[in-house]
Amino acid sequence: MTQDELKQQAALRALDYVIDGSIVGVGTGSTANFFIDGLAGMKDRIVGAVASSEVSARRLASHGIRLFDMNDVDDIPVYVDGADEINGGLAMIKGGGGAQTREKIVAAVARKFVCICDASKRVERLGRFPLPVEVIPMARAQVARELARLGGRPVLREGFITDNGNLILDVHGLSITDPAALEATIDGIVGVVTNGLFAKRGADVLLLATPGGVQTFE
Ligand code: ABF
Repeated sequence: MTQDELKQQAALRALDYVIDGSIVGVGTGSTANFFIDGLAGMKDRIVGAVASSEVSARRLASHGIRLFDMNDVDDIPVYVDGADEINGGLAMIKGGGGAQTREKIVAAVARKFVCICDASKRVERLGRFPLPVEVIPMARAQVARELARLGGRPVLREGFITDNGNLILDVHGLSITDPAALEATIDGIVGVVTNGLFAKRGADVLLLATPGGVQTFE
């Protein structure tokens, strides 16, 4: 099976978690896109969706799925999204697509975070994937210095502006022994909007697509 076929397997399994009559939280990325396309087939059973990015919002709208503003919604039973890395404790690195801030917002509201991944995303220890950090433009250089003090090698994601008008530093070479602690430390750096560690609020369910089928971890 190709990686895309594996991603689609995981995404379609996530449809089983969608609650009839609910507003669904929807992630960003190629795996999430397979979920969005699958959700289109059951759009009459849901009220609509809250999107974690403009690109996901456009894809949902293209299927005729009603979009809701996060500020108008106080209950999201399920949030479905991919990840760049996920460990055994269901902590993740996300943000390869640059959407981690809105992803984190919708995930914070959701009652259940269902992560959909192909097997390549499963790691023993987070950090091989460079950690995305969204920063306020005027603070970029100072945040980069602070991240270097933490042992990382921050690289500006050239030519990329987030949906929120900010920049992203991709931090290479971090030794992530305590994901939740590092998430809090980085969030405490003045000028940081969010970082791509989802450890304080990790996934509740992982649907991991392997050549032998989709494995469920909770
Ligand atoms: C998104 O899923 C991002 O946080 C992450 O970068 C992406 C993974 O991308 P893909 O599903 O395309 O592998 O939520």
